Amino acid sequence: MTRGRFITLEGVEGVGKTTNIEFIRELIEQKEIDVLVTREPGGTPLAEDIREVLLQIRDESMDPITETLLIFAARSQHVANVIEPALSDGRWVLCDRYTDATYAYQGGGRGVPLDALERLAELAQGSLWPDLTIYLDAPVSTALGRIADRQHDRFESENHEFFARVRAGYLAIVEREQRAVLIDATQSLEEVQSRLVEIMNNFWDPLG
Ligand code: T5A
Repeated sequence: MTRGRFITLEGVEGVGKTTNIEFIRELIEQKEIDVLVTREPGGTPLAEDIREVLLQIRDESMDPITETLLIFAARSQHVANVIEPALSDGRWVLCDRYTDATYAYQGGGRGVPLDALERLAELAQGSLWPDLTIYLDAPVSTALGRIADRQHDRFESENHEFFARVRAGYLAIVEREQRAVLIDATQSLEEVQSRLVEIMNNFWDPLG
């Protein structure tokens, strides 16, 4: 059984991850590949409960280390119960956010030290990193402008400076990681999706 491929979609809120994940799913299914679409934090009943805790606005502020541990707790559950079994069965996994989000939000945004994130990542996911990461990039004001009329969760209630640090964190990952590809998400949806077609064509060409 050939192991499945693991693809993640990243970016700050409002860049179009939710909008485009279905489009990518269709591209993969057109190749008659069985794909599981999932998200983080979440993806299992327990991890979805942890997500609720993370997104809920409450009077008590959440310590950045508490936030980081909750995110990795959800990830550990998701990897062990959903992602790894699917990949081992030969299914592809398409995930809305993964550990790059932790480096960008908890590392860049909250200032949690990189070596702590590396150790927790090793514990929660072992060596499981994506084969391909599609990063949708837009200036913070453009991305947040697209979700301005929504009710904001705990992360979305952060200020512009926080999201500027998150974006800088993502841009550093794209510089560093060969698996990460940037799409300019200020383009029209049609232009973003034609870039997605190109990226996916390049991805499966070497697979034959
Ligand atoms: N988190 C998560 C961490 O802090 N650390 C971690 O490790 C992880 C995994 C989860 C939160 O958890 C945090 C980060 C997040 O704050 P989430 O469920 O991933 O949140 O949700 P959000 O990122 O908040 O998702 P959003 O729905 O807000 O943003 P999307 O999915 O990027 O944007 P989308 O697709 O809903 O699009 C927003 C609007 O823009 C339009 C769409 O139609 C929609 O109206 N749009 C475009 N308009 C014009 N041109 C385009 N190209 C457009 N593309 C989309």
